[in-house]
Amino acid sequence: MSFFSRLSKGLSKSREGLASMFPGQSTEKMSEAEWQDIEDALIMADCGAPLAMGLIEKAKKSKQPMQSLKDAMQQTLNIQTPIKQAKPFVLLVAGVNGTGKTTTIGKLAHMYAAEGKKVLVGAADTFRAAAVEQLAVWVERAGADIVKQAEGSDPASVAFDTISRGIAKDYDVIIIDTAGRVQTDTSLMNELAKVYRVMGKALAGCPHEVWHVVDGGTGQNAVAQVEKFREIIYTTGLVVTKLDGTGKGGVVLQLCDKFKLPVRYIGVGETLGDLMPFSANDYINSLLPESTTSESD
Ligand SMILES: Nc1nc2c(ncn2[C@@H]2O[C@H](COP(=O)(O)OP(=O)(O)OP(=O)(O)O)[C@@H](O)[C@H]2O)c(=O)[nH]1
Ligand SMILES: [Mg+2]
Repeated sequence: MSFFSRLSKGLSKSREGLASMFPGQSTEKMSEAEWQDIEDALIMADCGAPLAMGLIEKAKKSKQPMQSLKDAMQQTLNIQTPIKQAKPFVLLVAGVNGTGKTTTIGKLAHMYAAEGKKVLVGAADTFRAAAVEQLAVWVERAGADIVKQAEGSDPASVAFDTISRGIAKDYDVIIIDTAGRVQTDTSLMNELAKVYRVMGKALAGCPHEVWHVVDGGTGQNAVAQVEKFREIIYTTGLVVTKLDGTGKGGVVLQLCDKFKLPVRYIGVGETLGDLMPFSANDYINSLLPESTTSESD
């Protein structure tokens, strides 16, 4: 199955729900109740009420409601911030428990290695020995290298070591894995702030990118997560995972609208290849039904 069809399959519940609500694409007059149903469907898909209302307001004014809804979504998702280039390129990955950080790092390591880059991953989730082992398995599959310390050691120290080694051994890409943490846990958030700070001491100006991994099925709480992490580690981009498994996925729109952070990649499965660069177009076409009239895109 292609990436797109997997994403598309994941989001099919939202799409089918919405398809049955649009009576047609063009000039048909839709009743207030019908608009309300569509707005509800967007809210059910986790777009968030204020954004859903805003999108519907725009669509209502148009003679081609479906296309206009797609255009409004495109505008929301169109955040053009290129990924910083550096050598070594240093990336910090964070997020709450179980969102898919370690899996995403495995996929990223694989992707960069396949581009011919030398990739080093730092196991700064030192909470559980199992976390380091899990990362080591991914890193080996990806054809990358790992820096680890004993269970319970200071994550900031692992990050520092990884960057130092990465510089000394001429790596192209350095990725730091961190333990999952709930954004309301102050001591764990302080620990993460320290990782971030210490990385800048190992190499001025890094981490070059900070990606917050969000589970696409999380819903409203994702907003609180991104808000808090951003204050601590200056998030530069999002990775939204498990879009193959959620029937919702509208949280992507909500996060882009609220934080103006680019979605760097999305996760659509559990294997090495199941990572795709985010495409607003593919995403929208997975979420909304095909237009039945010809469109100029
Ligand atoms: N279906 C699906 N499952 C995923 C995806 N990404 C991760 N997972 C699964 O989510 C679960 C948690 O993934 P991890 O990578 O361990 O998550 P984590 O954020 O590192 O977890 P902690 O380190 O414990 O906070 C695993 O079972 C993964 O296989 C995805 O894109 N799609
Ligand atoms: Mg992990």
